[in-house]
Amino acid sequence: MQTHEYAHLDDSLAQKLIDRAGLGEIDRKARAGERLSFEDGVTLYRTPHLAAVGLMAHRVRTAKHGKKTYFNINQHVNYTNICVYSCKFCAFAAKEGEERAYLMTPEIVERKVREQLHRPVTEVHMVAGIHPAMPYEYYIDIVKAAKRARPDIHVKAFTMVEIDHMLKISGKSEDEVFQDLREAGLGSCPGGGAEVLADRVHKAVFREKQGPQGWLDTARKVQRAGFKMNATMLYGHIEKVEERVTHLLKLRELQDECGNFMAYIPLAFWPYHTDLANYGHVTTGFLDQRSIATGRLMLDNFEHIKAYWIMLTQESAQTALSFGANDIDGTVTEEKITHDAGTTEPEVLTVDQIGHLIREAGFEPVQRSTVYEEIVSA
Ligand code: V47
Repeated sequence: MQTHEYAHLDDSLAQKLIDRAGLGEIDRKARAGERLSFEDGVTLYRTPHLAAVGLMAHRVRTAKHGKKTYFNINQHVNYTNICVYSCKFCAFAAKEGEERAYLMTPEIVERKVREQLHRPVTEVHMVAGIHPAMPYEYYIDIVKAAKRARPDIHVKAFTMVEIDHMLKISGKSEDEVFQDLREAGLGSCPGGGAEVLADRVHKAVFREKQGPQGWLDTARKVQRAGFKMNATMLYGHIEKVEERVTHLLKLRELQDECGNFMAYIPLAFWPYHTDLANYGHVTTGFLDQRSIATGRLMLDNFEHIKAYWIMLTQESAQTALSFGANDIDGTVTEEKITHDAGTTEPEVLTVDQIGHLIREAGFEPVQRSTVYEEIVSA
């Protein structure tokens, strides 16, 4: 198979390109392990020399992970689309009584997980809307249901929005809630709900929902309770470059404090059927690659940068492997959030398809568990 030579570009040529783009000092800092500043982040987002930014990120990625590119065999369960909030970027949420509204009972969640028993799935990823009426016990029960169906599965569930909701409705202490979740079988938390950690964006597009400080405070609680989690940024709508960089700095600061973030995942916004549909366009390849590369360079204390193929598209996710990403997410199986917002991607990829994307780009596919242990298949 022909592989992409970019991944193996001669280092002195790369250096020339970076220097001529005027990015030599940022590159020097990144390679010396020095922290990049807010201004450096803005420069990385603004420079027209995307290839140079990509090369810088690629060098950092290569120093950390060589050619290894992680994927997992996972399954998404979006257990309800009924949501009290009306975020403008979301096409998934529905109100009770609407034709498209649905809610999975714990029995349905159990059945969904059982349906995949013939495949070597290691993770179930469960996120959904904030239902107005489901009691605290429901959240505990759906975790138990997934574990009942497949006891060895890693349950990665509940964004900081859902965790905060549970803390509020439980009538229990924070410690008790985390203890209940741990005993039910929660393994870790996904990185959604952060959107853009900027008050202006919060007010304009998701004002009813938990804001930036709330997300960070809940992430701190989750990590102090010993759970690992991911962090996302939903980019490509109304946010400004400065707000993106501030978002990255806030994540970096919390990682210094707690250290339990596994991966940073920039999420490309899909506008169809949302209140921002008139905003007009899907994200460009240029912005997708820049978001991956800038994340890799700014977040020096994050091990993993994930190119989530469903939102990036397979094409962009594959290219992102040469722009700093070392993870491509997984097989997924059934996904509703991006599909309701108009993605043209399939709902599932096979391990062979994922392997092909990674190998063709010049990298080595490595199956991982949710918490990045390498899995050697039998
Ligand atoms: O929080 C909502 C985003 C997130 C749209 O942790 C949209 O491994 C694009 O967080 N266009 C949920 N994005 C998904 C998520 C995630 C996905 C994959 C892996 C992991 C992980 C986490 O999806 C939401 C929101 O930020 N979202 N609507 C939309 N129209």
